[in-house]
Amino acid sequence: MHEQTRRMLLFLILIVFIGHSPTVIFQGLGPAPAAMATTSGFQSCSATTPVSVNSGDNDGFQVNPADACADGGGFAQDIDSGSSTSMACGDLGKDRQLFYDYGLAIPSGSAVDGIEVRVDGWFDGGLGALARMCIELSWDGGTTWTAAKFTPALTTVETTYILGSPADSWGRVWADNDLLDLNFRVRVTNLATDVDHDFSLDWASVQVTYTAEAPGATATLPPAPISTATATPISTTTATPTPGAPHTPSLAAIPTETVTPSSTGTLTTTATSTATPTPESTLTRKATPRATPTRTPAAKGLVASPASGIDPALGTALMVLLLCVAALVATYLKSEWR
Ligand SMILES: [Ca+2]
Ligand SMILES: [Ca+2]
Ligand SMILES: [Ca+2]
Repeated sequence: MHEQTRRMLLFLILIVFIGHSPTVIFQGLGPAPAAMATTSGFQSCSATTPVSVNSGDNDGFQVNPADACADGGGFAQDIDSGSSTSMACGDLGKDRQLFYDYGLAIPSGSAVDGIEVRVDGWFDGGLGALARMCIELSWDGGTTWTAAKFTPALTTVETTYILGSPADSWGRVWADNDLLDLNFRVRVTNLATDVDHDFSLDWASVQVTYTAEAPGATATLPPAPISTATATPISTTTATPTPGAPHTPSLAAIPTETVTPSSTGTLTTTATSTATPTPESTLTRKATPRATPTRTPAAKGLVASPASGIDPALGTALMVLLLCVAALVATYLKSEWR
């Protein structure tokens, strides 16, 4: 009677554990949350200044430069731009202007996927006239610059040009800090084949596409509970196939295994004598010592892996084995209670 109650308890514990173990295993198997790209939307600058050295007339957009920090509401102008007829972005005879303080702060550790610069610009035109704007970016307050990107030939009506793309990082890997107001700069240079052209700029804005750092995959599972949970079933299952005989060894092995934590030696003898009508006592003795050495390394190896990710095939195999063991135990106990 007392014996039966104890077995009933063990059986219930086993059922509860098996009911819980899929969660433990498949939590470990679950893929890390996918990182999603985020876009900042086109942002306006809050500050602008002309480049006043080695830059044509050295006054950039000398008329209403701050109007280029908003879409609509007035526009910046560079009248009779430049002192050379070169179309090279780095030419010293070209007027250029810096735009900055875009407020592009992104989460620490994010990867910058792409940067887009939008310029709404036009020029005064003229017979055979050719004009473009070229854009460069700086990540260190204007000391170093990316390679330039050029607009198509400007027309005499306001046109929106987007340089770069959500997947174009302008030839470099950006750190999140590179986008801080302290560091990030946009430089617009006006190029024309004549020195008497007027450039107009309604908006110079920037959009960043970035991927935030994925939340740590290790954070989901506390290590201690997993080790205790997975250790028990694995040892039971590894013990089962070893003896080679179809059913009896596993049935005998399970009570011996599970009894150990609750009480000392009493049950081991009873289980051996009651459980087996045939010469199973030998098999039981073989199973018990073998289970101990296999258990420790197998359990440790498998416990360590969930953090780094269990092989999905192994997880499935474990589940199947657990279910088989549960069925066997149920059958065994049922026959015991009769
Ligand atoms: Ca100028
Ligand atoms: Ca506009
Ligand atoms: Ca404007």
